[in-house]
Amino acid sequence: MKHVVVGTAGHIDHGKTSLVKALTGTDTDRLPEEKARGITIDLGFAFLEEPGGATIEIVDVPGHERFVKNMLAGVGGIDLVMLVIAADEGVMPQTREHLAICSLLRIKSGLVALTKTDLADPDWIELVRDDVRSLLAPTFLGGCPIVPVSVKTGTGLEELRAALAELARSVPAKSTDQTPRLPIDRVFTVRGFGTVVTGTLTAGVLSVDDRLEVYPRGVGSKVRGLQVHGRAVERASAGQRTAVNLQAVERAAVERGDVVAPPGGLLPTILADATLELLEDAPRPLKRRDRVRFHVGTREVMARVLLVDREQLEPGQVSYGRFRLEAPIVALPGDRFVIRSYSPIITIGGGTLLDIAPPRFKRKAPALLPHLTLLEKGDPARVVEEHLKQAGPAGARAADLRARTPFGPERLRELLDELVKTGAIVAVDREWYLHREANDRLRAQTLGLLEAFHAENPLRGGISREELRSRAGNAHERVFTQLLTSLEAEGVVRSEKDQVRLVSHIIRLTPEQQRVVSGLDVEFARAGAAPPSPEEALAKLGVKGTERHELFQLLVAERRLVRVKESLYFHAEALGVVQAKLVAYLQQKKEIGPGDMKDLLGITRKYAIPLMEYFDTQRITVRQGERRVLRGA
Ligand SMILES: Nc1nc2c(ncn2[C@@H]2O[C@H](COP(=O)(O)OP(=O)(O)O)[C@@H](O)[C@H]2O)c(=O)[nH]1
Ligand SMILES: [Mg+2]
Repeated sequence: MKHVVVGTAGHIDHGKTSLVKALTGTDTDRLPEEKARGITIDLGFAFLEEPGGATIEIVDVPGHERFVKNMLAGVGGIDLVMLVIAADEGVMPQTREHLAICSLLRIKSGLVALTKTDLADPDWIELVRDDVRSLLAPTFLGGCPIVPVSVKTGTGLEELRAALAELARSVPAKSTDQTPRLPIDRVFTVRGFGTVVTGTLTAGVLSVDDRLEVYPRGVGSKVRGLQVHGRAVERASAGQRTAVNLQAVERAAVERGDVVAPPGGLLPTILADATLELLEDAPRPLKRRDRVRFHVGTREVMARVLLVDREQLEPGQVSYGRFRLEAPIVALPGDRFVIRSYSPIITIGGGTLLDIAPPRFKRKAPALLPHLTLLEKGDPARVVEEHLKQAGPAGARAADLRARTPFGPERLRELLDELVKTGAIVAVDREWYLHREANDRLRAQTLGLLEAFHAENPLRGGISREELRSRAGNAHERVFTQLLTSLEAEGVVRSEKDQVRLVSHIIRLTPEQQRVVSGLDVEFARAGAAPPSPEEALAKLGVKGTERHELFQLLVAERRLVRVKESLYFHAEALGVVQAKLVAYLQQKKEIGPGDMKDLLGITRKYAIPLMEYFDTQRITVRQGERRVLRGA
């Protein structure tokens, strides 16, 4: 079943609300103040059911210039516009402003209802019709149907209904491969149900029980119930005006302008890069740092404009702009926005969002212009690649890319697969990607670091993995793991325990170094359970040094020598013998004290106590007072 949203537009008192009522039977002026003053202040909603099963939903907007802000919140999600122009008055300021807004928001098509024809004579109506035609000619409504109507006499209502139905048929079906999102245009409470928000579901599908988040506040919730024009439904899909009953959300925690979408699906931002066009009839040029009202979705925020390639933008010109927003917006690249001047409050321009998480370019950096041009005009794969290029060595998750590109999840997956296939990007895993250049840079840097390390430490087997990672620009853990895994698979690098080395690195000793290493080995092996200190052992071989001496450490790294405590090392074989004796003793005697230990091994306290502590830490023994027993015995 097809759903099409039609928005009214046009100057105040031209008969929009009366026309919606005549078409649908619904009086959309529901606020008491609207009733009292006879004007529309806020958005109103009504719907028309077509015999063919299609539903046309109508958003009735206020025409008063003071309420254009509300009008903007209503027309964001519409498919068609019904521009209402009173035959007796003709084109008026908000006729033009609303038309400009619809053009800026890239509404695709619509029609004109020439209302109040009972108040004008046929010649005059023809004049107005010609005037309207020429006004519309250069716009998206050029050549659209212009239907004369009167709600007083009922003339033209059937023709208008038929023309709307005809246009509705031509509205293309919406893609459901998009993160669902609903920019909120109304919030209210329903007794017994709690908070309800409404809006036009811009994309995707929402179902009862779906988990949601209210952006940008980060309030978590769930779809407790859904309604589509007054009826409870299990799911709502893109293009439908939808009411969502939010579970466990206070009325005060949500307002117009917020967006509901799945948790983690969107990225609030206070900085956005965009195309920017200034309307032909804007009263003055837009200058850098001008303060404007920025409208996107149903949100209005204040913003400063920064121009990318010029000091000021003349009326009718198109360029790129960066917006510093005074409160976060929640939108996707590809979304259209409108800007209005701070004072007087009139619509002056708009554009398309290109980047909602701009890289840290200086605004004047020469690289920014080609970057934005690519985001605007590049083909989708290049756009995704560009984002990854900007992400640098950290890479980006598919979920982040989804919130930063105009592509739906399936489309994005295809694009990522294609880029991996062509080698432009590297998959860290199925959820995480890195640009090829960043990958190559990290690879070269890591290999360079390993080479330098080996050159400086020829006698060390390798560098600690953590130290290497932190020196390699503190590469992300998963990115680094993937790099080491592929270097290992290529046979370039070897990791052992937490040490990494180049496969090509071989420890080469001079004959003199070899003499010392062998000498230490023999010395400690012979000393058994009563070894010398490192200094003594080295001195005996004619070398001055402590346990930190590189030749001494070589034996430690090779696990020939085992550190029992500071400056106390045992030969691995000697320690094995000690352990065997100790275990045999304990199996027989059940427990051992320091004195027994001294006797068992023929050593002094100096060795006995550290050894007993060592076997505790090795989980061979357990301490009980001054005595030890076998662990688990
Ligand atoms: N004579 C006549 N009056 C109309 C017609 N349509 C609306 N009006 C009157 O015009 C005034 C403004 O109408 P309204 O629908 O509130 O205009 P809106 O501000 O565009 O929504 C009201 O007093 C209506 O009764 C029409 O076709 N003929
Ligand atoms: Mg009205």
